[in-house]
Amino acid sequence: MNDGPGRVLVVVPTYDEALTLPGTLARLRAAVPAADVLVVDDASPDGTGDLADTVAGRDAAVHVLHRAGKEGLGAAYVAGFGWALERGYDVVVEMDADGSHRPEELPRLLDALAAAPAGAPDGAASAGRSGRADLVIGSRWVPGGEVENWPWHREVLSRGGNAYVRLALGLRLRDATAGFRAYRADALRALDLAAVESHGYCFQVDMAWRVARAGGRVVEVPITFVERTAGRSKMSRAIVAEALWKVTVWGARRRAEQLASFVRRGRTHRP
Ligand SMILES: Nc1nc2c(ncn2[C@@H]2O[C@H](COP(=O)(O)OP(=O)(O)OP(=O)(O)O)[C@@H](O)[C@H]2O)c(=O)[nH]1
Ligand SMILES: [Mg+2]
Repeated sequence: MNDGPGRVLVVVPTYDEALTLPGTLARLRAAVPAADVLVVDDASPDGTGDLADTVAGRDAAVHVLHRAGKEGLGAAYVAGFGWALERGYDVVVEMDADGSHRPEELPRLLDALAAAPAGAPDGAASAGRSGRADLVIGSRWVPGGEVENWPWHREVLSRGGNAYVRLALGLRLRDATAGFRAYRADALRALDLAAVESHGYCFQVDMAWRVARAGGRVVEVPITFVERTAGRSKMSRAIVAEALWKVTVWGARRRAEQLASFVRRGRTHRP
């Protein structure tokens, strides 16, 4: 049964996206008119924040959170999540401003969150106890998912990174680094968001890992990811290095915890 998603807030972090934000917002408002939008801008030097204010002045469903300076994607999202939870939204969506995430595909993500599937859909990963999804990830790497106009090295990096995440964390997801996703607000409320320190791609892994460890159900639905056609990517070596380093540390910690629990069980069972 599908009860509908409830009140939805789409959080769109921006840093220097003046070329892409207006088009993305227009498409988003047309595709999901019932959803509110929060642009979280880190004082973009190109005036994206002012542009967002102009749109918000004309459209009561669009809001803007201005932050003092560039602190990374993770910090912007954590601030946006806090804003959403304080205002009682039921669903919180993550979406890039650069056109890579197609707003027209958002209804499918919301449907997957609202549905109570008997089992995980094809290619889906589920980690959790309840039948309902707590987090729906728009995935490039499940059957039916696609990437348009990516150079081969980006695909290798993304697929390789995801394989490493599966190996290190045992997280059964094809695309844990994907940033087009919908969270049930209660699933976010159950987490200690103030403890999230990840900045770049590993923020996405961090959040999926936290939801799964809290017993939440994570589901992937296929999307078509489109390489940005304007503006500049904020992806950097530092962001890749942060992801590699953090996933390795989390993986080592997980192994240590598994070992400790194995030793404890051994002691308990000894006559
Ligand atoms: N508020 C805020 N937004 C950011 C920051 N870094 C990136 N963003 C936004 O996050 C979204 C994703 O950033 P992108 O530069 O597209 O990075 P990406 O999608 O990981 O990399 P590409 O695939 O190369 O585009 C975009 O809407 C950016 O404007 C930041 O430090 N603060
Ligand atoms: Mg992008």
